[in-house]
Amino acid sequence: MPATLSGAFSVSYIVGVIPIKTQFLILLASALSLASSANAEILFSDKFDEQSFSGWRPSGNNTATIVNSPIRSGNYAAELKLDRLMDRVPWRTELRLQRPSFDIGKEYWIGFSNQIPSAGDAGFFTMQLHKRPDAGDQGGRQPLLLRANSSGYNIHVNYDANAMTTASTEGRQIFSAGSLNNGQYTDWVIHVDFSFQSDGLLEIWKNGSMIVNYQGPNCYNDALGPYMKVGIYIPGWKSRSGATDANKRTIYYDEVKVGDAASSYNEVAP
Ligand SMILES: [Ca+2]
Ligand SMILES: [Ca+2]
Repeated sequence: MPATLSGAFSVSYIVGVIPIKTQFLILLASALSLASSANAEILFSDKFDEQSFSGWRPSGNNTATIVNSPIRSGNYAAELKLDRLMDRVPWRTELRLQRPSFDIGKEYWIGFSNQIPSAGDAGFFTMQLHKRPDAGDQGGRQPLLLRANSSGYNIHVNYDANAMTTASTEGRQIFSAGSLNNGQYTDWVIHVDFSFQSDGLLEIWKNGSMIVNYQGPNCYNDALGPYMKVGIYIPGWKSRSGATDANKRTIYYDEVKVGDAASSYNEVAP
């Protein structure tokens, strides 16, 4: 992306000063840099320093805000809150990444950082790779879920090689992922090669340490691959019944990046 932007800038800058043949060569070089950037690419990057949610679509409450504290980098980060008593949707304040959606059979690098401010702010899903089921598929799970419990993070991997999924055909792996580090940002890097068969790969690093190294199925047998969501999702809060003032959650995000197979740990790491 930076190569494309600087190429376009140099062309407009030199017009009228440089001979036509040289301008053509610069245009050609610019076109070649466009072509090479298609091979190895960060597909998405948002450090929230543009103070915009333009690459995202709200899911549930449309209440995400840009804040200047706490931040992981730059000057701003994203704050998402859920209030079971007061919010329009008592169970979900999430942001869905609009592009890219993932393709099954392809490999991706995903990085982000999140912070859960206090010990009470637990018991929710903080990141999902959400399936796009075929017509007729049943079953309520998602290929990858990062769950924050009061005891720490868990990573759920759900999958099914059957084309028509039912609740009884799904498989599941759960990995412990350590402390919530309340009040501090936690950095995540996910390397995934999506497959619903034994050749799937999932590697996850937390604050630079590998915590998941799993080979096996990691998604569903669907025509379309998963997409990414971040935020607060608590299926058990679909009813407001029994809600108290303690039923509030807050989380912060910064440094979200998605790369393709040619990307790397270093390119997406927060
Ligand atoms: Ca930032
Ligand atoms: Ca299916």
